[in-house]
Amino acid sequence: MNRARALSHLLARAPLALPLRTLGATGAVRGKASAPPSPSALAAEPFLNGSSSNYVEEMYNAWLHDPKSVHQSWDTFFRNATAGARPGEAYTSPPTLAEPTPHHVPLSSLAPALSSSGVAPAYASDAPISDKVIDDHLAVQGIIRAYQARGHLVAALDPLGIDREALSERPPVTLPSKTVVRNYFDYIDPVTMYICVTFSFFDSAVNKAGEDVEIRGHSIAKIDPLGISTVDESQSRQLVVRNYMNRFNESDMERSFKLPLSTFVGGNEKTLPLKEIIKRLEDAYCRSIGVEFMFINSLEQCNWIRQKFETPGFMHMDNKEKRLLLARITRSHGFEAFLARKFSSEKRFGLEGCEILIPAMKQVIDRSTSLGVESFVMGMPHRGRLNVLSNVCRKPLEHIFTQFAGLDTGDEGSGDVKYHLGTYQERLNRVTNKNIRLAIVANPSHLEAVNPVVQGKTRAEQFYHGDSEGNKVLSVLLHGDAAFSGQGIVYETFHLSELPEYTTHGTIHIVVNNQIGFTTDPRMSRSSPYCTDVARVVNAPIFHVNADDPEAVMHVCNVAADWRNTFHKDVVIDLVCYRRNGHNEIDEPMFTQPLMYNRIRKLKPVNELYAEKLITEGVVTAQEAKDVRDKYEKILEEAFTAAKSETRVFNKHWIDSPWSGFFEGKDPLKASPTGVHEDTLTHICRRFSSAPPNASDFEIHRGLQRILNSRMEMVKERTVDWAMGEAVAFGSLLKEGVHVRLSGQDVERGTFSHRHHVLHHQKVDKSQYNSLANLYPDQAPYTVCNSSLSEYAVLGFELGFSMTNPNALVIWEAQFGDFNNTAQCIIDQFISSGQTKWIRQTGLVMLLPHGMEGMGPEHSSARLERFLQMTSDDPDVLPAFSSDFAIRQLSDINWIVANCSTPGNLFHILRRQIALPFRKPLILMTPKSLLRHPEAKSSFDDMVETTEFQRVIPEKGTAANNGAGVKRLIFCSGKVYYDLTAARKEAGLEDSIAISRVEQIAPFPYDLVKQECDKYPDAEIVWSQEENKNMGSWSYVQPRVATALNHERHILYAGRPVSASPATGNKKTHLREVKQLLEDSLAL
Ligand SMILES: Cc1ncc(C[n+]2csc(CCOP(=O)(O)OP(=O)(O)O)c2C)c(N)n1
Ligand SMILES: [Mg+2]
Repeated sequence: MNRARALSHLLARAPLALPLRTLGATGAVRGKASAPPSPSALAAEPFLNGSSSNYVEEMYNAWLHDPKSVHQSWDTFFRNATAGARPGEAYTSPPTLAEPTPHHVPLSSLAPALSSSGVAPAYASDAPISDKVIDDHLAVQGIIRAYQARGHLVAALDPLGIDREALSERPPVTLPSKTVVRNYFDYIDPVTMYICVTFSFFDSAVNKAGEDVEIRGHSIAKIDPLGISTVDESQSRQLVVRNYMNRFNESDMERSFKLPLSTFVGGNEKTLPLKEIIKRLEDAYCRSIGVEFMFINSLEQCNWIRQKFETPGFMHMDNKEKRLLLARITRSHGFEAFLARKFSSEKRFGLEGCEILIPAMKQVIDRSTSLGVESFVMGMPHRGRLNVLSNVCRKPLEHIFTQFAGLDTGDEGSGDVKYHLGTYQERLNRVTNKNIRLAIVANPSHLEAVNPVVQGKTRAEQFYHGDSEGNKVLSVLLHGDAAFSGQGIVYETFHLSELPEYTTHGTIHIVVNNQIGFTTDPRMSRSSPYCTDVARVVNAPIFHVNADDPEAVMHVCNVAADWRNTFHKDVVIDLVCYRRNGHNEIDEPMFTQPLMYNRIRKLKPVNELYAEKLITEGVVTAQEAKDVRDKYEKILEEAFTAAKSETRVFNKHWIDSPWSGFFEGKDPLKASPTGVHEDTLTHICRRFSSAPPNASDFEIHRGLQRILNSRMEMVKERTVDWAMGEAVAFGSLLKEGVHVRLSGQDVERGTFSHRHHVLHHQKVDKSQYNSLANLYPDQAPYTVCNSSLSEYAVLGFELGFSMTNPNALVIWEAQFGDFNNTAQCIIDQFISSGQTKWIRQTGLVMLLPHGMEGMGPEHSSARLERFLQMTSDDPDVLPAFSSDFAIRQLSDINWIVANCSTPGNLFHILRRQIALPFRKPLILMTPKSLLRHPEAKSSFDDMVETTEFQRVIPEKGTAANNGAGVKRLIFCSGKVYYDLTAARKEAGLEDSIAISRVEQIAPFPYDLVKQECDKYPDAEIVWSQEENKNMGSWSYVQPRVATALNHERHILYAGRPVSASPATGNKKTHLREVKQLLEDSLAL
């Protein structure tokens, strides 16, 4: 072949991009072309314009001269072309200069598969890439991704197998006929068989079943122990791979495919036959574990999870671990069986059907402990609680058994039912040989309500231990399936999980998903596919796992602990299980779930299943398995006998947040003074009124500068307004080493723009200054944080925070007081009754903006009446007057309710929270217009060392000097005082009408009220309030004044009439009402 013909022949074989990719990279010698290429060959190769064909010619000449003188790709090309490769197939791309990736596979190694005959041609090792190769690889990648994203839909998660189809009630499904189902893969195991079924063959009934399956969540299990599935396995698999498999035939299963970087199924292999790829994906995603994680936005996190579930052999356990697991399952089962035997008619909300919960929790604890966690704060519902207390926390069995015995209590408190009680235990973790602390927070029946409380408590523990990344303290939350999807507080709590001042750096959630809630099954109780879908909002991975596969459960527990340790983010373990008995032990489940329970009855408990497995594997003998059972049985019997000799139960045994050292050595009825030295007041107020120390670099808003200036004016006048009274209370506590935490919506600025604790640089983002955090070099930290827009979760969180450290002032502020009712459960179930039920104290403060300002029905009332109605003081019993009357009352009551009218009193009542030798919740109505009212100011004189909180502020004007001549004594509370005094002045009644303020409404200041009344013996006594008659303080005050005055004098009402709505929305009506109530109050 002459050169010209040879070249033209070569050019016909060159691929489109050949010369351009190698231009300039070859260093090839340019020479003169000996002959021009043929026009027809050039026309066949569009890339060959004049200059490139010249260039090819140069390459060819150089190659003829010395093959090594041209780039390797040219060399290959010319070799293939001269060997007779067909046009377009002679080219192979040049080797990359980049480092090979872990998954790098030379394309040439995949070439045999390119031959349609299956026989590789002579040049096949350097064969070019065809569209088919690319498409096949893309399809394999699609399959891999499909498994990662949707493998959980077909995982064998449900020990009952009922999640796949609604027992008998769904219409029978028409299966695709054999003729339409391609059976290319009949030789493959049934697990992978499904992939040849195409969606398009499904008739509508099947599609409907598919939808239902999808809607119902984890779809069709591979192995149905009950044989109740009415949908073919292969159909359900379409949910996963969709139509990626359509392009492959039987022989393709043996073809090797390059594994993309997005999978770890290969282990050390870079390529695998398709059949093996699918098998390994099945192992990873479609056995007993269903992993949901592909919605996570972080590639690093997705890869981390893939690695944990795809790496071959990922679930390996050694024999020692297996034996430990069997022992733990045996104890979990044995505990319930023992209680069932001894207390057959008692409710205990047993764990039967999810005995794996105990080993699961223990595994999470073991693994986390080995990673450095020292303290576990846990919240859980009723199901299995006693078992957890005993077998996870190691609460003495005697304490648990005595709860069944109906004994008297030996200490304070009304107690609670046994499956709500909390506990706190310190113990040695035997697996890691480390000391750990375990707390289960007491909770009410209200499912999930404890979640934010646990988070707050956890956060506080982390905060006070300087555990800024959550390495030492971990929260674990347990959930029931129905409650997890049904209760909004779950969502609200999830939204705290990543907020800087609320995060606990990752919570491990465990769902006891027994596929039923009381008598209702998931079809009727949720609209999401899984009960865990709520967790997706925070990108938490979700591990669904068949609770009857103990080793799979252990694996997900390890992964969850590792995840939390690595990423400090929430994670969910969904234990798909069943409930062997009714909702409780005396419920009959067959009334409502007959088919489900017929199947349940046929199931062996997991302890038997696992013992059999280990016996088969030769890990234990039958005798050893029995010995484990007998040993635990003996422990239970001994504790049961010991418990019989107990005569009382003690609530203190169940306290979840002990404050060791706080009560000891204190006079329980002596508070420290709340007044402070004037220098302290001056210093704090000055700092609070100043721009940042680097003021010249820190540009603050001009309006704020004006506020600071006016604050500084007040300091000069030795006065404080509301914001400064609050600030000086906080500042003086911080000085004394008391951490102050103020949390709620927009609290940093304050809803009413009065507080401004955080100054923002007007030009630099995130440049902020907080003067109260910079008062003294050795002060306690000050936390002020805008919260998420949640009341329920944030109030619960702050309650939890307050439970950890009694020497902290923890405050939650509502945007407007009325919003507290969305947190009603926390108020009713925890705050008002927590001490009585669980002997757990809290000094939590609730600041509730309250008052009728003509702003309409929704922003006027914090529902003061409700808080008063829930106080525990008896309206008909006058406590004995004594020198410690006030503090004794505080000690006895469940909470304090106050409505202060001066910043000085606000200062004292906040400080008193810490000065008391015990802790009580404080419900404080706070003002709106008083924040800027010129008269609502206090002098330093009201806050210096000799002063204290005034429960009642008596009349101090001219009427006070004219006791006998006073015709009317008005008691009031809060802002209405200022309206009353103005109206009294205008009416010229200052001599004849006395006005006294009840600042602390509950506990009722009987002594001071009586004292006031005695001062004005002939006066009519009136309670004046701006709230409607059926609201506000009236119904609380009336009987108590009567009791204080021994029913010899009576108190009249002056205020708005009863109403269904807390306030009018009409401004004019509002003003008319105010006028009327003032006239009524002052009418002599
Ligand atoms: C907020 C709330 N609403 C209703 C109930 C009454 N209740 C107690 S248990 C239960 C069913 C809970 O189902 P699930 O969460 O699945 O837990 P399981 O009992 O199945 O373990 C219900 C409705 C409750 N305790 N709390
Ligand atoms: Mg349930």
